[in-house]
Order: sequence, then structure tokens, then C-alpha cells
Amino acid sequence: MKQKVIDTINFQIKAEEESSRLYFAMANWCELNGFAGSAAYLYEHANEERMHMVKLVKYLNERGAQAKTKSLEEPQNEWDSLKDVFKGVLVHEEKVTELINNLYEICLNEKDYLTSNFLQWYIQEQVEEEASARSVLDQLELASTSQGGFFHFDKEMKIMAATAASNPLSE
Ligand code: OFO
Repeated sequence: MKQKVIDTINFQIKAEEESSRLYFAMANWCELNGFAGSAAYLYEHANEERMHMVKLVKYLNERGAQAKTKSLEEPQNEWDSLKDVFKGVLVHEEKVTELINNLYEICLNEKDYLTSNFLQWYIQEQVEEEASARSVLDQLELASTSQGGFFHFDKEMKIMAATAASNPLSE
């Protein structure tokens, strides 16, 4: 593999681990602020991000390149509101989409078609993750207009967390 591709995948490994830690911190905040369903959803999301990281590590190992475990910054730990948390999820996912697009472009420029093919899974995943973040924000917007809306929103998030946990993404 070309070094530029290996380095950029290692950068993406770090980004996926950062995603996992950010969602873990968000889950923790939700749990402390009485949103148990949202916490369950975000703990599950943190697990999925870790799986995204491991999938990249295993890919590099399969190709005989070295995956690196890098040091990380402390993630954000405080938010003003539940809406602020989920706005943060969308902004973060949009950033990750840019990183995946950049990685894909590098693979094409370096004529690494095997890695380009492998990355299709991540490209589709970003479409789904952005759509899901927008849908959660829409539901939250609706919840804010009705009495007891946040209670029902949080119950819905618990159901979504259980559904995600029972459908682990295939490796
Ligand atoms: Fe790894 O997909 Fe979200 O960040």
C-alpha cells in the first residue's frame, strides 16, 4: 500500500475513536441530566464508532500495513441542552463525511482501487448517519412544541437504542 493511503487511514482510525469518545461523553451527560433513553442511544452509537475504528485497523492488518493507536484530546463534556447535544452529533457526522470523502479521493489519486472498494461501506454509513442525526433533530424540534414532548422523545430514543443493539453492523 502507498504510505499516503496508510497515513490517511491511520488518521481516520483516530477520528473514529474520537467519535466514539465524543458520543460516550454525550451519553454520560444525558444520563446525568435525566435523559436515560438518549443516553442509551448515544452509548450504543459510541460502540458503533469503536467498531468503525476496529474495522479500519483490521483492514490495514489484512493488507500488511501497520495500524497505529494515537493519543487523543479530551472530548467536549458539557452541553447547554439536549438539543445542543444532538446538534453536535450532526455537526460531527458532517465533519466525518468530509474526512471519508477526502480519504476516498486520496485512494483514487493513488490508484488504490482495493481500498476505494473497501471504503464504499463507510460512504454508505455516512449517508445513514447524517440522515439519522437529522431525523433525531427533527423529532426533538417537534418534542419541544408539545407538553411532555421530551419525555416521549426520550422513550423513543430508548427504543431506537434497543433496535440498534439488536442489529449489530456486520464486519
Ligand atoms: Fe464512524 O460514522 Fe459516525 O462518525
